[in-house]
Amino acid sequence: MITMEDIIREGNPILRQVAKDVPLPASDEEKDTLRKMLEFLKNSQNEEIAKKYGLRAGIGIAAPQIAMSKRMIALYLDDENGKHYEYMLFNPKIISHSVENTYLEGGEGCLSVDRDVPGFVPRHARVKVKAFDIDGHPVTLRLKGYPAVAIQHEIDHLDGILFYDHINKDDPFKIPDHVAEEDVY
Ligand code: SB7
Ligand code: NI
Repeated sequence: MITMEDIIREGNPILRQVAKDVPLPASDEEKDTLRKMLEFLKNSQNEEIAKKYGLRAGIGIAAPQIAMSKRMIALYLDDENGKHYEYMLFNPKIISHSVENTYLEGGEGCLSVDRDVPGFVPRHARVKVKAFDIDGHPVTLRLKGYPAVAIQHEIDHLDGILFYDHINKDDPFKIPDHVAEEDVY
């Protein structure tokens, strides 16, 4: 299983690399890693298991965070209405997004960042993402709100970007442009 010891931290240059596309069909090893990434998220949100193994709760994880510079992400979260989202994706790509932006009032955190970095992280309010599922089938996702923010955080990891890169240096809590009231979470 994946534990916190497998998660690399800021300062490791792998987190700043642009990850490589996974040639499809993915290998059994790549698929196995992707399944383990989702399992890590589930474990990290299970109080008992998280405590036992010292896991920090995560709603998403990208392969570069376990030192594998390949375009693979997993997500495991509930949105503000309690709807559950669970994905294992190869080669996710944002193909279109809203003009409107959003941000989480509480800011963002990262399993690869062992400190609090306060500030608003501007994100697209809605995104359309094309990717391939674990079986290599193409999928198109239309996401808004919390899941949209989460997938943008993960796709950023594939491009060597960390959440705090987006925070306004001079004014971390400046409200991003083009944010509608209903898009703040
Ligand atoms: C807050 C946290 C995350 C995404 C969006 C808002 C993910 C935290 C876990 N990760 O470090 C995943 O890359
Ligand atoms: Ni992260």
